[in-house]
Amino acid sequence: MKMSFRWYGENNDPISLDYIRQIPGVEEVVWALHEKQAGALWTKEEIKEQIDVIESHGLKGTIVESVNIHEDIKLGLPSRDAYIETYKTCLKNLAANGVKVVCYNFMPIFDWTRTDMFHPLADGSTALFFDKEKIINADPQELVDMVEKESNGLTLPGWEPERLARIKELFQAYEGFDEERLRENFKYFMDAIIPTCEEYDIKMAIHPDDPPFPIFGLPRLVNNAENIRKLLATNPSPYNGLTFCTGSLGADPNNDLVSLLKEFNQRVHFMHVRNVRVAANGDFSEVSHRTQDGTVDITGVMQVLAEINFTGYIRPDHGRHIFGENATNVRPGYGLYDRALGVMYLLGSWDMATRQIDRNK
Ligand code: CS2
Ligand code: MN
Repeated sequence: MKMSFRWYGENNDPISLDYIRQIPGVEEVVWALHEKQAGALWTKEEIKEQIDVIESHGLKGTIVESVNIHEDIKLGLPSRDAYIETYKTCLKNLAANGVKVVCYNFMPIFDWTRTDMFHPLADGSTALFFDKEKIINADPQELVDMVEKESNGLTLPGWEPERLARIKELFQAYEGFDEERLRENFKYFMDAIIPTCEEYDIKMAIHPDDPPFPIFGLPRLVNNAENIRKLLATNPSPYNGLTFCTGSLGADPNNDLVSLLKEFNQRVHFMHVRNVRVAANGDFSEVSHRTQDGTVDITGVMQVLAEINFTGYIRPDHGRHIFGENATNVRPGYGLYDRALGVMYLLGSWDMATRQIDRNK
């Protein structure tokens, strides 16, 4: 298991690589060229520059999150072929610099969605929050305005201003779109890039939909066992793999994370581990990583990873904002302290589970 930590780049992340290096067990930095819009080319030189910075701090940069998919690919427009060619070149350039796994998503229009970025928790900390009722009644534009207001001038991944400016137009383009059609477009994309992935040994790891149910009538592909089965079957290559995000999938209480991981682990290249607390009305709040603090069985998930001797990448996903972190000094969900505590919880669970397994041998 390779422990990693997400970092947004110099002058784009209040947290320094020097701090990340001090978190026990973290070997890898999950990075991206965050200034690149979906569909843009990542050159070998730009990639190398970023990895050099990471390596100069004693860390590795062999996993990227995300190389975003241009909307035309998801929509299946004729212009998709050119974007797919560019994507293949990005993959080759990443592989040439030692990158092994690319995390990405195939959600229409929005990346993850929340209604509050700094929702107060009982312990005085704050966390990302999803109010189901609010989303059902909201206009997508209201949500965009709220995210912009609360993100403190830092662009949130998947919420690039250029993309959001086109929101009305995009909703029109997706009119009448269903899961089947989106899945066909996914298959077209995957079939086109898999030969490149195989040749250059770079694995794709799709991130689940967040939240794992349709919002604003937009279809979902990676949200439950049945849909994940269908998605992986579109192209059976192991290079068509998964990012297993416990917080995203766990926001639907019908998803049993332990059994999902048991079923799909052969195709899981990247683990995002975080906990959520889902309320009876479907609202959910992000919480600490500890199993008892939420409704996701984090310990059970770590136990499965230990049993299969997971060799892929893992990172703590979002954390709460604690110890003085607030809207003025932190990117929502990506503070330092709770994610660092998360690393220790995950490593502690892993160490106990693997030790037990060794004893029983
Ligand atoms: C991440 C996603 O911050 C997050 O919620 O888990 O934004 C993730 O990076 C993308 O969906 C992957 O493309
Ligand atoms: Mn995630």
